[in-house]
Amino acid sequence: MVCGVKTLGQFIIEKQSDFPYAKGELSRLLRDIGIASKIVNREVNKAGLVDILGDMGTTNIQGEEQKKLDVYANEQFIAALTSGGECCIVATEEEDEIIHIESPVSQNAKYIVCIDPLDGSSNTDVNVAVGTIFSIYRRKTIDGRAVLEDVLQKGTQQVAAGYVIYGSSTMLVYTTGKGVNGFTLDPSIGEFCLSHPNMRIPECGYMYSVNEGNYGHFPDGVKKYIKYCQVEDESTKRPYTSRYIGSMVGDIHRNLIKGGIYIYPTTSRSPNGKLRLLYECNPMALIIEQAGGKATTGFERILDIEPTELHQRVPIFIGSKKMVEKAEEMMLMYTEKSPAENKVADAKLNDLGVVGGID
Ligand code: P6P
Repeated sequence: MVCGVKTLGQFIIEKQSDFPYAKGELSRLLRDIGIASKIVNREVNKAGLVDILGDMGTTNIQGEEQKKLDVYANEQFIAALTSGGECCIVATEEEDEIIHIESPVSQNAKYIVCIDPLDGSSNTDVNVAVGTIFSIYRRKTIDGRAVLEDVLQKGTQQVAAGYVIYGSSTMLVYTTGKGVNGFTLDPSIGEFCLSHPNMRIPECGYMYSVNEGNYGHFPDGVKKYIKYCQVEDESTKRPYTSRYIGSMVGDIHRNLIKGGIYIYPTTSRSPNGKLRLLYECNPMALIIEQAGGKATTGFERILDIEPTELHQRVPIFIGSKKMVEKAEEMMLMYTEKSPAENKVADAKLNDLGVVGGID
């Protein structure tokens, strides 16, 4: 214990006994990610002071402008995972294809890391919280060079998942399938220290996070859920508060602590949703489920989706269990219904106290 607190390193070793088959590899992998996070944190914190803001003048496979800071973050995580020797493939938002880690120390590496090195990076220029999201799998193939099949695994197969939030403080939150624990970086000793043991998301919250600018392009079920959130009803503490900061890690971290729901549904511009399954939705879904919450596409559990493509996008409804269930109820009521069926659904919704039409 460093000055009375438990560091991430000590915690990981203490929990190593949770993994009979792991001989410390997963522990070292989590350590490598922690180290890279501290290096990225240093640059994020001084981004305004050095020429690391702004655009690289390049775009990633998503067609998104690459910020200097997310390219830097991508390089740091790949370097840390390469030198750590436990990772054989990195799938990152910033690279079109999977990256094979081939170094003398990675010959017997068993782990796959899917990562969004700096989610919400467009916020770095305006000092809003950004984050790193990571997901860890064991490779499925036994020997030889790992392949794409080792990466395209369902979210239920993750051995660990986590995020780092670079906000008013820097926190690393992760799960290995046995609960969720949060560590706050103490800059004075350069260590992530256990600050939020056994995190649980409130079963019901009073905040909803969605980009209402896309309202006109939302499915009817989402429109109805937003209206439900806005109705005056003391017994359910509605209207809820709308909070959306344009950074998934920031919105979901707040909802994990205070309760709430984050929704990125299909829209006309993003017919499959915007968020990526492998390195955004799956890791956040595992964390939130482990904390007692729920994560679905509005119809299907995120973790059960069989991935088909590396940068596959899915719609996501994630957060407090009862809030996600209410949103799912609306999605079922209003999906592909005829006007007549919608009238029946409207009548039901009125019984639920949601008045007023969709638009
Ligand atoms: P929009 C950031 O680009 C991100 O991937 C998430 O972190 C964030 O919640 C969302 O996209 C914001 O997207 O379309 O609302 O600006």
